[in-house]
Amino acid sequence: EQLNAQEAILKGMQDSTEPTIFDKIVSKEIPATVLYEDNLAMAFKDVNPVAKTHFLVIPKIKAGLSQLSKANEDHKMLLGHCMYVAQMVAKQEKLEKGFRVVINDGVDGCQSVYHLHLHVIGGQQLSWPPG
Ligand code: IU
Repeated sequence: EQLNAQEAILKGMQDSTEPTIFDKIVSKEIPATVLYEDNLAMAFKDVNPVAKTHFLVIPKIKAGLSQLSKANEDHKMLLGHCMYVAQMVAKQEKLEKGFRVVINDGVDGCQSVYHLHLHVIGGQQLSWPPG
């Protein structure tokens, strides 16, 4: 019921941003190794993994969220859902010893695809801090 409420919110959100490669992954025009999918979000393996396990979680409807810094009040539920999916798929992928969730935002954050996505990396000991 909560998801239906959220879909109603998303339906009213115009997406003024350009389609990206991730839209084609959502529509299955471009193949990806999908680990999880529901009405709102999709998790798939990153094609260029930076760790033993590296997958991305994206909202299926971009809803104006080309990057995290475009978020507004209406995006709160969608952002929370993506975060929830991240830990759920991390469990599915057996990242029992921990993992890292990263969102790159904008030029300084090294964002390359302007469709909001959470990186989930793990499956090995990671180092800190990142550059
Ligand atoms: P970034 O945070 O925008 O830099 O991350 C984009 C990620 O999307 C990056 O890790 C790429 O390897 C990944 N990716 C992908 O998984 N499949 C693709 O077709 C493309 C990029 I293009």
